[in-house]
Amino acid sequence: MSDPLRIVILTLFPEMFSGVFSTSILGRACEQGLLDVRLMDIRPYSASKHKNTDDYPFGGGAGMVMMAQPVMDAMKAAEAVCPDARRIYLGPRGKRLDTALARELAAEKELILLCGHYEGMDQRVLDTCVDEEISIGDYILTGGEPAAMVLTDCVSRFVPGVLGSSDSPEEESFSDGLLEYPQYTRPRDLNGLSVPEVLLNGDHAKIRSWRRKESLRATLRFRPDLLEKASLTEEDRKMLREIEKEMSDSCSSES
Ligand code: 4G0
Repeated sequence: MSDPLRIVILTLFPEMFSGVFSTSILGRACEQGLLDVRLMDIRPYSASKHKNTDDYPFGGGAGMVMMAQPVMDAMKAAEAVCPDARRIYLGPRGKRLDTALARELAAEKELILLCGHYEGMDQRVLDTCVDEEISIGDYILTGGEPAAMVLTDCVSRFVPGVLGSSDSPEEESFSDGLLEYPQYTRPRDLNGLSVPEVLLNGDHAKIRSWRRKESLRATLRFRPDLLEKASLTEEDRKMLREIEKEMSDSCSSES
């Protein structure tokens, strides 16, 4: 079997991750040896008597800055475990995480994720100990830990075997640039709420076509911007014209 994707997470708050990598799909991936997530607490690497990890900013101003020394020494220890890792800092200035980047990271052997806190990190850490900064979206968090969890979760789905064999990341939202079609399970009748008839008849060609059309409908309704980048077939375009007609019909029939 192939080596697991090894992810070392450098953090001042390793306890924030408890449960995340031991539960559900990620927990199973770790048990199966597909994923090897290691948490490294930065604080023990502080050389100061009181194990400080933050200090006042030179030049003054509000807040604290994460000190270079503990982070640099923790990074050295992480590099001893992961000599070939891409070293990633989670921060709002970074390249935005998306499906393409997640797939690319899943193909690596090793990743080191550095979580920042306070108002910032000593710039010399970023200049010398980090290969790239990645952001999970345009908002600020109190620390990089939730971003590291999001990145680890998102990347793990592209590690072969993490999703069961019947569950392919390629079939889900954004993989082909469209949103997902509606799904239903038992019961067929939920206090008068029914399931679309086409899903109950076992005509798989019809079901495939219905699902494609509903994916297109959901994308047009909720994320029309995605349609511009999606690779659409002539059949897709025909379905979109039908949907647009259905939308204008249902609108004009309103009395
Ligand atoms: C670096 C990641 C890290 C700089 C981390 C804050 C949002 C994200 C942090 C700051 C994070 C994200 C400048 C406040 C820690 N917030 N969008 N918080 N500044 O991925």
